Amino acid sequence: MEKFRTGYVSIIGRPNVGKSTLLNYFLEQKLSIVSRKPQTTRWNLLGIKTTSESQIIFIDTPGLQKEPKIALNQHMNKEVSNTLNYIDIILFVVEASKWNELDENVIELLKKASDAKIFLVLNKVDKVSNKNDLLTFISKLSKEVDFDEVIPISAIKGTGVDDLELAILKKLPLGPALFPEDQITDRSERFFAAEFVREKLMTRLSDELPYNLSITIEEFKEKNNVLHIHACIWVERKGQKSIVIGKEGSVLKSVGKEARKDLEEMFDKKVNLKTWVKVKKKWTDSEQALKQFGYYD
Ligand SMILES: Nc1nc2c(ncn2[C@@H]2O[C@H](COP(=O)(O)OP(=O)(O)OP(=O)(O)O)[C@@H](O)[C@H]2O)c(=O)[nH]1
Ligand SMILES: [Mg+2]
Repeated sequence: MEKFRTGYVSIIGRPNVGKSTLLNYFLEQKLSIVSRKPQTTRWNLLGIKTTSESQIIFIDTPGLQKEPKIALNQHMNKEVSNTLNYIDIILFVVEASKWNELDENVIELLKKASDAKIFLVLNKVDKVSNKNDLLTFISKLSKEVDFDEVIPISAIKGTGVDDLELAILKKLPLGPALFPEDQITDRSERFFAAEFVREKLMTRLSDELPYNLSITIEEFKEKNNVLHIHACIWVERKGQKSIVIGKEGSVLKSVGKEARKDLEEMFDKKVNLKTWVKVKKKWTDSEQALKQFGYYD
């Protein structure tokens, strides 16, 4: 027991590099929502992995943005920096061979986390055809920061993720578990209900609209072994409302069906999901609305 290791491991990087995909792979279940569009994750999310020898407390974070102008995006960046005070290891996730100025922005933030160990995680190696490109890329980045480890992975296929976990375990501090062994997250069932609905909408809707959506759960009740969930989808304009509803309700219907499937799998129960859409003008830039939607829990 005195050899038990416990620590916080924060997954940090610019939007869309695969942070949430990696968290889900570590935990062997879908916890964090994933989409092809950047800025999918909006809140920090704990994913706790406990074995007989260790407890790794992963934190999936929103993609770090550059000088965000509106309140929602400022909140997302704050979420990332909040983790820097107490983490043991940072997984700095980048897309292999695809560096851009937003990654530079993340490096600036990493410099503030002087106590944490920093691993460079090169994700999406399945997309790199020339391995020499990867080596050139690694040597370029290693000049910028003194990384404790450099590990290429594919979060989607799982390549290299076991090696990454072993490297984490080696550097994790000794100490007792901080969470009960059967706890896998810090978030409520309501949180996941809202997130899974948002994921389906993000996938289904094109262009800018996904960024103007927020979900609140108005009811979450179990009756006769069925979970009854009422989800309200908030948009910023009337025109957006009709897009989210779709022709004769077609978009809402398919989003509801897909979200229900994921929720039934997560809760292992039948789910009756009802959705509707409401307008709240400019909520993405209103501190008051963000509070109402749970952004400052
Ligand atoms: N080819 C490939 N695609 C990947 C890999 N990992 C993630 N993706 C894809 O990259 C996209 C973004 O993945 P996410 O996990 O949502 O990325 P994220 O970094 O959490 O994004 P934000 O929450 O927006 O910051 C999705 O389409 C994933 O399927 C990988 O190893 N290989
Ligand atoms: Mg994410």
